[in-house]
Amino acid sequence: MQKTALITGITGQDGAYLAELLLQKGYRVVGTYRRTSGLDTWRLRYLGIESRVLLETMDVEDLSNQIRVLQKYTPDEIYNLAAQSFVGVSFEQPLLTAQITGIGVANLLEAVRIAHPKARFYQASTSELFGKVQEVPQTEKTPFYPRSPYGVAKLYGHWMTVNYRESYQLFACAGILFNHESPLRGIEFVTRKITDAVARIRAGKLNELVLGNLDAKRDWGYAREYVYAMWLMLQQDEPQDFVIATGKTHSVRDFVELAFAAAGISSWQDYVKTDPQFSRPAEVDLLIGNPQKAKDVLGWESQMALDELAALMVKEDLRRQGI
Ligand code: NDP
Ligand code: GDR
Repeated sequence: MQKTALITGITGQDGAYLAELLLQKGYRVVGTYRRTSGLDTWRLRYLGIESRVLLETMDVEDLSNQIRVLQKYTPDEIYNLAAQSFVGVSFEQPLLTAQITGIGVANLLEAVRIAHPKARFYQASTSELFGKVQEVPQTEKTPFYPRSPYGVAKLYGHWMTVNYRESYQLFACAGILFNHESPLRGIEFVTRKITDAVARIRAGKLNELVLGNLDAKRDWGYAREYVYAMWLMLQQDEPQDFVIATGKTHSVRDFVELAFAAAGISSWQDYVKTDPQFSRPAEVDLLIGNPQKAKDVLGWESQMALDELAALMVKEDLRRQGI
């Protein structure tokens, strides 16, 4: 029988790739989005799947809305990807971030518990939970110490997921995913900001790129591989939480160098400036995950190296510039 999956945050990077994967696997895919004056489905169009996804309005802040949608579709699997996901903005909008990224998870878990407790539930947890370095590399057992309103809101969502699993026997999993990027990454995140600027510089439309902290280190992987790990988590016999990462770390400066090199520009220092306006009140200095449990239990391993990822993103941004 055909399975149904419900994806919140279908208009985001991961929502689009996950929808693509689940369609390939024969699922009926219901993608939910928040109502705005104009729905933007450019990522679904980019992947050529817009007409194959059932789109439904659902706001993570509205429990009654969620109960109705669950009753209507009775999905086998629910992937909760919706969030105010930009760390920088969370310092400017801490309360909105708490409502969407934190309480939003509780709303959806309540909706599942009340309306459809048989559904399998995936929560998009994050390496931002680790925040201030307590242990290197970070595993499922590393203590959390979030460093932003976003990280704190995600911590609440993470523990609510664990709590509903333990309290109500929901099949609920949290994937602690480290940064993952792609040509579909939002332009405000550092990798895409860099590859987009590199392409504009190459096209002669821009002459400088202004960034914040170049020393921050991240464990960057490829988004298309990471959504596969989400799916694998919901196919296991028991619900568990997993770190999903490459196990390698690089600085923002390293990524800048790779991206400029991918466009054939060797002198990146001629173009890059820094400005404290792009720094954060509290920074996460070093993230590096240990994906051993994912390898052992899920058989999942990251494949794409960072230079390949930077080249892929630059290539696509050059294409967008007509190069
Ligand atoms: P995006 O920012 O690209 O997508 C977030 C999605 O959430 C968008 O579809 C957005 O809709 C939606 N959304 C925002 N607010 C609401 C709301 N009030 N009600 C309903 N939907 C809403 O994020 P990614 O795809 O990169 O990430 C997916 C999830 O994984 C997020 O929860 C993120 O925090 C988490 N995560 C991401 C990582 C990464 O490296 N990409 C790493 C670890 C975790 P709209 O288009 O209308 O803004
Ligand atoms: P992050 O991603 O905060 O790790 O959260 P982001 O790409 O925004 O920042 C990564 C690092 O780069 C530094 N940086 C800059 N960042 C941005 N956005 N813009 C700049 O100009 C800039 N200059 C330097 C940042 O300070 C930071 O150290 C992402 C999101 O997808 C979250 O939703 C997700 O949970 C985590 O990854 C894992």
